[in-house]
Amino acid sequence: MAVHSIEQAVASSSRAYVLPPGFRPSYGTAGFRAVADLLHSTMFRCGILMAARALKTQQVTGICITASHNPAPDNGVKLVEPSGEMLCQDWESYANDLATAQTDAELAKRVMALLAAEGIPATGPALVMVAHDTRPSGPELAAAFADGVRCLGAQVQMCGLLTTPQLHWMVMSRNLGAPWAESDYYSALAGAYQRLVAGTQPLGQPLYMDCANGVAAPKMAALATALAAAGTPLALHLLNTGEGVLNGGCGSDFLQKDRQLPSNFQGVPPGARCCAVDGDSDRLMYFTPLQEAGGRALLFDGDRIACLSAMLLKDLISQLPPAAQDVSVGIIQTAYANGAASRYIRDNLGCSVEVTPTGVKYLHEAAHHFDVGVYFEANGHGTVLFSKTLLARLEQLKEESRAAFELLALAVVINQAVGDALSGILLVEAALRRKGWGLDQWAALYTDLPSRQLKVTVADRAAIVTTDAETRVAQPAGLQAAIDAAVAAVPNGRSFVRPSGTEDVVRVYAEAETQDAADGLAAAVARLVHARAGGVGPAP
Ligand code: G16
Repeated sequence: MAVHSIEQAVASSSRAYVLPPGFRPSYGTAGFRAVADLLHSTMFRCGILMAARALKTQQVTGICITASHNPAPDNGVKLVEPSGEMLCQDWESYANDLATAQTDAELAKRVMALLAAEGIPATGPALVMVAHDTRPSGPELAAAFADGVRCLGAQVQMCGLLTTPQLHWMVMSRNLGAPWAESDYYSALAGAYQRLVAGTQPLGQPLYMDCANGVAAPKMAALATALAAAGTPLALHLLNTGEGVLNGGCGSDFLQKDRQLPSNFQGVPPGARCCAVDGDSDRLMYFTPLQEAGGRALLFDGDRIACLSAMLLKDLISQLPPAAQDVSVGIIQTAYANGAASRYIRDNLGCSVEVTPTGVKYLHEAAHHFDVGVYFEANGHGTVLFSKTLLARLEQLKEESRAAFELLALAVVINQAVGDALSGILLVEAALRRKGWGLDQWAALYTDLPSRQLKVTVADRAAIVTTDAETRVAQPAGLQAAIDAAVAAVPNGRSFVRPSGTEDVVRVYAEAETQDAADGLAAAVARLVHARAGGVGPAP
């Protein structure tokens, strides 16, 4: 397409997608999020952006339309690089530039500036893949996105309903020249799982899965069919499969924050193996109903999944031929990692630990520093990344070494593009099966320090600026000193605050020796945030 016709196409198509007055979208922890009704212009502009990214890289890019753990009326975008990873951070400023242009003409100018700055050819083949979750607004927003893609003369493939990680996997696989259809995803995972658990006994009890009333329900059912076809059926009870509200009283975020059993789990026997995912199925928590009354759950969060994964890796690496055992395994966490988990990793697993700010994009990047990088946020987002060099070494060894063969299977089971709850389930199930473990042994690895998370609403959450991987507040002045004083008053206390990048709140985290102390510290710090950072409404 000629340069002047791009400018015209953008300006004229943009008329149908007016930026709502007063709406100032901002690229957050995982893309843009807002009430769905506000997002049509943002979607259209993201379509232009991802078409430009496809033209620049001469590879397929993608988008998943989802607001993940947020409520059903919200929606958002997760933008996918050709590698299957999240949009490279260098391009986030372009995303903001386009999303915030006030007029059609200004948008067209910013698009032309982006094309010029990146030396993007005005013509050429380009393809963008689009998927959405189960939110009713998904198809309409996908259509707005597609109009944006077409402005640059690029093509769109509408993939319909998918989990976010499936779309990431499909983009990655397609660009690698590998089979990339949704059915290939199921058969790849199921086949690799079969290779990983061959010769082990199935876990005795079924897995009860909370599908958060979202996209995981049909997709896990399809994966279960593939597992049965591969000869390793997984006994599953799927709950919250869409009859209730998306993420409403269920799902991994509800479970992690409230530690109460999700809806429809009240009849599940104490001790049963259960798991929960979020609305777009990229977070995973395991849990079990506790015996005591009150519908409480014992959680096996992202920290614990990281430990189990690292143990499986260490076991397999120790079975490689001695000359091949020099494999660096790193674990990447955020400040939300429970202190007991970090201590266990340091003292018992002997793995390197890196701490990054919240956000898969940061953890994923850090995981590339190792031969195998295990990254999980405490909220259950994560995966295990294998370096290309290690995969090549394992390929050479796989005929002579069963462990190399199994490590290669593990690298297929666990999504190499992004954190994936469905593939995470297979990882956990395989690790437990191979050890012959139930939840009791997994729980016994360490005891979590009691912790509490709270949210505080403030007038402008950008007023809080953090440093040191979000563990310290740089602004407003004086807030960190006040938090330090509150923490010093609590034996073995720890607390930090940070503005959320997906919700309009400031998050507060605290841990201490007892639950009462952790609750008290979190409340005290929440009051400090409210008082010193422009709290809205009554003090917590
Ligand atoms: C997204 C990100 C995660 C992050 C979470 C919460 O998850 O991908 O890395 O932990 O948001 O972020 P924040 O605390 O900034 O709100 P999801 O599942 O919502 O896509």
